[in-house]
Amino acid sequence: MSVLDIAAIRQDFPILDQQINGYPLVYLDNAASSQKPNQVIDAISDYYRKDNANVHRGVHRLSQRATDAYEAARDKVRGFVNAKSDKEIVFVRGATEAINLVAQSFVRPQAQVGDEILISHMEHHANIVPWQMVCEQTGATLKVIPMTQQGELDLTTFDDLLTEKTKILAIGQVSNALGTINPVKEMTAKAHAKGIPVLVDGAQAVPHLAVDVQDLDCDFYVFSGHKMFAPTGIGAMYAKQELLEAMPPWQGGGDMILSVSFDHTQYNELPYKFEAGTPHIAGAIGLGAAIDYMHKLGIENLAAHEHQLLDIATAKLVAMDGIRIIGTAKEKASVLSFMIEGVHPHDVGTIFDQQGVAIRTGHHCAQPVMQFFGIPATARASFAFYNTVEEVDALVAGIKKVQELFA
Ligand code: C6P
Repeated sequence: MSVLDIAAIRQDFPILDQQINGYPLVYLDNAASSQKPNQVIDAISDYYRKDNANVHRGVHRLSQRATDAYEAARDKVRGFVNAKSDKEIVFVRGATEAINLVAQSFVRPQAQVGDEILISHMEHHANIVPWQMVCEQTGATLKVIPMTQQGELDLTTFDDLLTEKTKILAIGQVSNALGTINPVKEMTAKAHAKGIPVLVDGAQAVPHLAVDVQDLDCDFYVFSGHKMFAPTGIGAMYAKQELLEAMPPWQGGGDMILSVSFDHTQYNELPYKFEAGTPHIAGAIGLGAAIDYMHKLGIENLAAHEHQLLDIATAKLVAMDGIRIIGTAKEKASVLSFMIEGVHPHDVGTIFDQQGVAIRTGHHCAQPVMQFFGIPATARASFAFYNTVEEVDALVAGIKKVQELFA
């Protein structure tokens, strides 16, 4: 069914080869955090074994090697999202930190009472709360693009919400709670037609879709490494160079300066102006290794396999009684959120775990989505390229088990 040799790929992921409660682990919580291949684990451990030192600081050999590896990772990220220059890639802790950076450094200095910040109803809290904070700080107002019962954005209302008051459109490319793929390229073009800058939250997109920031033409694109087979604590922010040049730094400290005196500090050039303090060097190297790994397999191949799994799983759940799928958009990636009639999602998750199946249950840090559907939580299965059709069967068997127990 797939051009990928999934059995061979699974050999690269040592964590998958274990038993949970006497059952083989079935890891279907990839939207929360994905597993890491040996290639990433080895890159990190090689760095600590052979090259560990601080970057941009030392003339000694280890520091030079660490710097070279860190900057090589930046260039891999640049290629991964097809940015024009390494100056446009800022390493951050993850999507959350990047959105806070844009909120505080780009939007806050220019927002005033009466201005608007536009997000959508299906955003993760990381793309809601930083904007609410800017609204509190500036008197701007948060506006929300509504969604339909299918979990698609209402694009007619979107057009009306783009006004001369809008300071930024901040929109997720793929919803973590619903799996919806939003038409961010078209939305960006519409926003730009009115002179409105655009931030795309790519946290759930980068593991599944090939991203080209020049084609999207977005002004900011943010993501976390840990959802794309890289370590936690590292992510990246792409931003157009002219915007980064104009923005003030967000955090101050070492490495983001050219010179410091008590009278005046001269900031460093891009992208270092936005990387205060010692960065997560090993994390960046691990992210670079994850990008190499994804490229080797072919991002289109990964996407095709995951899409097949999603289609198979969706068809199986649709055919079952007592199952409600939350999020039925035409364009979806990886995520299958569902409710089992009469059973709280937390009980679903616990019973699944007893059978070795790891899914996430809860509001998925997207409480407005739960409020929209009038539910407290969902059970969420999310696929990665190392998942198999047999694991989809384990998901279905888990649901049947829950239904038997609660019959
Ligand atoms: N969603 C999930 O289980 P961080 O925590 O900074 O790495 O990523 C935040 C984030 C931002 N945007 C979207 C669309 C996301 O899905 C996430 C993280 C995880 O769905 C953990 S809550």
